Amino acid sequence: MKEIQKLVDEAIEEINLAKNSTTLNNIRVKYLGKKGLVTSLMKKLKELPQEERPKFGALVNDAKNTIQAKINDKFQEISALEKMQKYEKLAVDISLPGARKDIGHLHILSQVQKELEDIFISMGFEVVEGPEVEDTWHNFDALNTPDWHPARDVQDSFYFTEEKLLRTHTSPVQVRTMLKRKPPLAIVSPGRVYRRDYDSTHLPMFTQMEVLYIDQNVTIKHLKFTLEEMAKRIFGENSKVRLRPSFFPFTEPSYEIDVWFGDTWLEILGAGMVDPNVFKNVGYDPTKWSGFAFGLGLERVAMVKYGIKDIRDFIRNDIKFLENY
Ligand code: FA5
Repeated sequence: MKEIQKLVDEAIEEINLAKNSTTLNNIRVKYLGKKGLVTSLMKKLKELPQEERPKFGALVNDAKNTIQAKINDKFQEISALEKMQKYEKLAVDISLPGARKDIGHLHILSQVQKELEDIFISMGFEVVEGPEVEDTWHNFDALNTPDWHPARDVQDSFYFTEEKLLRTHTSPVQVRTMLKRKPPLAIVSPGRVYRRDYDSTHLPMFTQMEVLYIDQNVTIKHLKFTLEEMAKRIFGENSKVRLRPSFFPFTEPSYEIDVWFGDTWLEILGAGMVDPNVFKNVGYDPTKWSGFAFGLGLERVAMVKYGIKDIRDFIRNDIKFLENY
């Protein structure tokens, strides 16, 4: 009897000390398994005199039940603990800083384009688009640009066929819009244009934004106000802008607009009052309708705004340059 009690005490002590379910299972095997200490006590039954056997058997059974119950209790305790530990491991510490991912941002040119679009939208203009592959009629003829004009030369433009080329400016969108709609009109049209140019202020592929306003009794005052308002908003109140007489076949009179660029003037756009011949070409009555138009070089605008000296930086895709804007 004493031996049995001793065994039970030992088992309970071991169970109390068990820290995980593996240890607990080993204890179970050690005492209650097929070859376990308690189980083997049963085998001693045969060695005992007949009359002691039932009592002994009952004691061994009690011992077995006590140990089993103790193991069960401990198992409950341990598995609850283990579950908690597992969840603690899985838990996310929301006080830790997140893993930062570098995300890109809009290219400087797209930013300038958006900014200009917003300025014109706020003045009541609408954004429209036109094709980059144009025909000579929309790109030149309709814009009163005669055969002899240098822009029509293959030296200056990219032709697919004699009549198809990469548009040399966004002005053909004026023509397309006027043909499609009825005046009054107030539109802007940004997009890529192409020329055989390449130096620190000229790219073979660059971006323009066409601005066209048509109504009755439109004068140079409207053009000047719009230009000044745009310049103020994009370059700041103190920007210096210069209107210089110039020539375009599709405007009369015509101007070129320069902005002060640190130590010199930089031409950013061509402008003028829509030539009556253009109105005739799209079927508008030039005695009734008048308007102004201009075409901005967006790279040039960005150069002035951010002090960029070489226009080729826009297309070099140098991340160090692009990250600055
Ligand atoms: C034109 O393209 C006219 N279509 C503008 C216009 C529209 C005049 C409506 C009147 C009415 P010009 O060739 O000057 O004009 O070009 C306009 C602007 O585009 C220039 O002021 C300049 O800012 C920019 N630009 C011209 N060529 C290049 C080039 N190769 N690279 C970058 N920007 C250029």
